[in-house]
Parts: sequence; structure tokens; C-alpha cells
Amino acid sequence: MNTNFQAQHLFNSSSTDRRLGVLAKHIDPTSSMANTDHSSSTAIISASPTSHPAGGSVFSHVVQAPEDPILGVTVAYNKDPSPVKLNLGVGAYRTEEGKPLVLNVVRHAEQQLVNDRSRVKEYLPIVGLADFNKLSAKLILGADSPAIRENRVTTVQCLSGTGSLRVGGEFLARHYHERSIYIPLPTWGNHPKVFTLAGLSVKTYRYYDPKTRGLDFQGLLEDLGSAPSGAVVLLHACAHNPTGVDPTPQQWEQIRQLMRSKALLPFFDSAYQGFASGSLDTDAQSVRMFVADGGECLVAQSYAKNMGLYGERVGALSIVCRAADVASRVESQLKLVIRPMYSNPPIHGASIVATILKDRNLFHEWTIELKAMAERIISMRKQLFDALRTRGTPGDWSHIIKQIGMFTFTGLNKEQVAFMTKEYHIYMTSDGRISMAGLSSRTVPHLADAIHAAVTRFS
Ligand code: PLA
Repeated sequence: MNTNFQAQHLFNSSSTDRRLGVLAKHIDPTSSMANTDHSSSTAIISASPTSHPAGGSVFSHVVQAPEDPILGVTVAYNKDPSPVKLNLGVGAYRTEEGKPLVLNVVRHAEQQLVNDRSRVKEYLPIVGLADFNKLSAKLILGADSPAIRENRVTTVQCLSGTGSLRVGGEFLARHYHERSIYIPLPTWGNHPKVFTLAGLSVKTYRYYDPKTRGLDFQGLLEDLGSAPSGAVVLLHACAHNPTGVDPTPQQWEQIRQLMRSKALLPFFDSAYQGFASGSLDTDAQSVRMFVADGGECLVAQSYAKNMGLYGERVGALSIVCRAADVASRVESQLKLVIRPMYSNPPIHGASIVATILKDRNLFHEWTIELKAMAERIISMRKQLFDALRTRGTPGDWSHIIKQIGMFTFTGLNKEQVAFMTKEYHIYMTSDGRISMAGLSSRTVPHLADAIHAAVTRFS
């Protein structure tokens, strides 16, 4: 192993500062992707320890960091005593009653696990639960995937979607020849931080056009077309966060052809399989298209949203390789990434998922509950759209019903968002993203009133 690499990791305070420096340079504070992240990284970098700590603490130089742009919204919401407050920040599913949901199928699986006295709490292997890994690969790649049949896929259980992205990023930084990763603009706010700290160099490609509130397909093709050959490209498998705008199947095919012709390496983030269309297979089409051509790719899967296992932190990283012997060597190196990071993953959530995926009846029950969640979100889109139309709210709001997945990228600006939070106690990210999964028929009128007031006041 490369000794520079080891040194960098063992003495990681300086390497962390260096990487955050890179991050600060890459984040454009005017883009919605950046939110308030720019100030947080600058604050960390500017802090320097003094040799004579004031107040007697060796940590007295540590500056207060800002809250996370997404999870910090929940922190602010929790502090608000208003009875009408509404949290549309984090993408977490709520019922019509506004309550978090544990799927019935998850309760059934947990019951089976509790009743099975042969189950123990031993450490899992470094790569996690074998059944879970096999079934996760099948779920995303398809049960009849030739890549699985030919043993060209290695799958490791990771800490939900975020952990899978991070492990994949670190693997690439150690073993892949090209360090640049292109992420869409905008994207999930954690992507640039995850990949920068993994040791990759983050670049962006055009994705969303605020004028059309749709895909900037021309811009996307131009930016990927001018990326260096071999660069990694982060693609949202479906239900793009935060825009809710996905390429059509024909556009995916063009993206695939362009990427393969330039040997760009796809890294799929699949955090919403089943949440976009209500169908697990339909939502996996983009990934399957890239695997069907025999080429290589990475896929990070999360069970947070589609099984409602948010806090269980269950996910998987699959690396599809050209040959079985390569996949097996790749897996041996993934173990070297994981072991010093968290040793091995937790057992409970992965056991729930494996129990559901391997039992025909439970699997069927899951697909029905998943479809019901997706449909409730779609009905919230319709209700919000109708409520704004009824109020005669200025502007074209058809994007609310056109966008896909958990979020609506409303187009509301920072000022309007701040107004809605202050006057209506509605919490959302400052880029104007709202989690449709947090809405209910009861709360739609309140949100529509707030949007109407914000738009008419600040237009
Ligand atoms: N990838 C994308 C595109 C996501 O939107 C999220 C979660 C993840 C990965 C990570 O999910 P996991 O680690 O929990 O599996 N995004 C949420 C939550 C739902 C968050 O920010 O952590 C969001 O509100 O954007």
C-alpha cells in the first residue's frame, strides 16, 4: 500500500483541513446546492489553535459551526412552540395524520426476528450480512441480471445511502485512476462534502434550468462531453433531489451513450427506489440500462425512504465489474476501506430488509405499502397545485404536479422561505425545496396560504 496514503489518513487533522479547503473552493455560494455550507467550511478552516488557551480549554479556539442546511431545519422546527408549525425540510415520510410511519411489513419482519431464538448479536463480517447483500443487488439490478449471474458484482452492506456513497468514494480515491467526480447542479447538499472528504475532486455538471423548471439537457450533454475521459459521474437513479426532475428513458439512453463513448464511470445514488413511480422495477431502469451494456458502474442504495428504515441506517454499495475475478479483488479492497472506518455494519436493519426481500408474501406486502406512500405524495402534489390555483396565486405552478419523488423544488427564493417560516411557521430548506411527504390534506391550505402571501409580497 502507498505510504503517503497511510500517512495522510493517520494524521488526518491536516488532511481534513486540506480537503475542506478544496471543498470551499468548489462550492459556489450563489448556487442553491451550497446553501450555507460555504460559511461552515470557511469557519472550520479559519480556526487555528493557540498555544495559550483562553479559559483553560485546549478547545477554546473552536468556533461555533452552523447547523446542517437540511437536518438543521428540524432543529429549528423543534424549537418553535407554534401549534401550526409544519416541517417540510428533511425528506421523511409522514402519514395523513402527520405521524412518522413504521411499515406493517417491517413490524412483521421484526416480530419474526424477535421470535427466532437462534438469532444472535454477533459481529457481522466486514462486508455485512450475506443474504442482505445478494438480495439488495437483485433488487436494484433485477433478479435476472447477467452481471449477478456471472458473479461480476460485489455488494457490501453500508450505513445507509450516505455510508455507501462514502465507502464508494474512498474506494475510488484509492484505486481509480481519475479523481474527478462530476455531480449535478444542484444536488443533495451532502454530496460535495461526502466526496471531497473521501478524497475526490468535486466538479459540477449542469442539470436544472430554473427558467423552464426542467432538465437542462443540452447543458448536461455539453458538460459531460467536456469532462476528462474516465471521470466519475454521480447520477441520481430516480427522483432527483432536490429538483424532482428526471431524464426521460430516451434522454437516459443518450446520457449512457455519451458516457460510455468517453469512458465516464457512472456512480448511481439510489435513495428513492419505488418512491418515484411506486414501482421498484421502473425506478431502477436507469441503473439497469447501464448494467445491460456490460460496462462497469457503482450503485449506492438506501432503504431509509422506501422501507421507512431511516434511523436503522441500512444501505448497500454495489460495484459492477467486467469480470468475476476483478469483482472479488475489488471486494477485498472494500474491506480495507470499511474495517478502519467502522469495522463492520449493524445487524438489525439489514436483517429486517433480508427477511422482507427473501419472503414472497412479505415482499408483496412491502410493494403495496410502498405504492401507497408514493401515491399519497402524488395526491399531495395535486392538492397543493389545486389550492394555489383556487387562490389565484401568481405564477405557473404546474411543476408541482410534473416533478417526481419526495420533493417539490418550488422556485421560492430565500426571502420568501424566510417569510414563510417567520409568519407561518413553515420550515423548509432555504433553496425552496419542500418535502411533499411531510404534507397532509389538513396542512395543504396552510401551506398554500403561506406560498400565496410570500409570492404576492415578494414578487
Ligand atoms: N442520497 C440522496 C439523493 C438523498 O436525498 C439522501 C437523503 C441520501 C443519499 C442519504 O440518505 P441515507 O443516508 O439516510 O440513506 N436525503 C434526505 C435526508 C432525505 C438527509 O439530508 O440526510 C434529505 O432530506 O435530503
